[in-house]
Amino acid sequence: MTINRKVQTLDEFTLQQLRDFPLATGELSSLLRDIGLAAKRIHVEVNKAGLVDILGDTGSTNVQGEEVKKLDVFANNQMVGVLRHGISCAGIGSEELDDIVVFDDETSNKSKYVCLFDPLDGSSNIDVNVSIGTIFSVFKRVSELGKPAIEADFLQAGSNQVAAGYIIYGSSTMLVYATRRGVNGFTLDQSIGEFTLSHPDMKCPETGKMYSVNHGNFFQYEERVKKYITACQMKDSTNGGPYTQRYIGSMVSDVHRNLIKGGIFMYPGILDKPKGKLRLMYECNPCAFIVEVAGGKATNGQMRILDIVPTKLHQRTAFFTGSLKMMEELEGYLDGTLG
Ligand code: P6P
Repeated sequence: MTINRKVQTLDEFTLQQLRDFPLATGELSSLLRDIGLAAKRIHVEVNKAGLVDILGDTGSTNVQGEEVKKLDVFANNQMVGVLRHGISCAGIGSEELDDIVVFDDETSNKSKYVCLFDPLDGSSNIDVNVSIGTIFSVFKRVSELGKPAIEADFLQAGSNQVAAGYIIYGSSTMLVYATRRGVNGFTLDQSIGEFTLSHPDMKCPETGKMYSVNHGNFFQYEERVKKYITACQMKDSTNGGPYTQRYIGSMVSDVHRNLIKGGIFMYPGILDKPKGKLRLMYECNPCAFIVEVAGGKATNGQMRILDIVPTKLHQRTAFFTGSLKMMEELEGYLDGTLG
């Protein structure tokens, strides 16, 4: 078997980034490699979920009041474990945990970063074999190094993120992460058990022909959102031709598809969740960061997601993100200049 030395592994890629930035301490590279390790372990369980007793509910509910699937718990434990025992993370916030977890040991307290994550997004799809994902967000601490991390280290505006990414467990398992230098995608090569660079320097197409929204909530959306969605359906040859509707029910999958093919994803406010369903800190911020670095846009319908100053760890937000031109058209409907 010939070994393709041209393909960089995630570890080689992050080390190369380190060589390119001699002043870097390597902590961020180390943190990303830790997340890659957790992702490989989650991949193994996700891919055998149908075979062992890891499907189904734990019988408990999380802080969101949602049923916690056994894989959710496993994924959360993997993420907490690698970050707690690494050298780069002072603490974490997780969709599955009510409060932040400050690691508070000598090494962790000296670490520069904190990490927030949704360990397994789209978990309602686990039992029906639909793609699911892990989403993560990395902030540089604002508190004094050498002491335990504090809440202010976590509740930062998304524009302060130093890195963000997701792992999508689908037809293949991919890790996509962004720093300000760009977005890069790595596909898990199971023959060597490594994430290998498959999608260098990802760019979100400036426009697209797919819109992604839960039509079941249509009559709950505000009028201007409904006008835009209707416009997506009314496209004809004079304005770009009809759009296709795709909605997977796992945000990571919908965002990933739009990042590659172009498109727009929307989760507007609905009657019982007027501020939207999706969580700002560990779903919308990281996806917004990735999409913006790749050339797209992300708003809550009024303002840039990354400018929202958070007040609560689990706060929700309406979320619109995708190709630049499609987002600008949506904004035209939302501010009344179109439609
Ligand atoms: P709905 C999954 O539970 C999730 O948080 C996102 O991944 C997904 O986009 C959304 O909720 C789906 O929500 O209400 O359309 O089923």
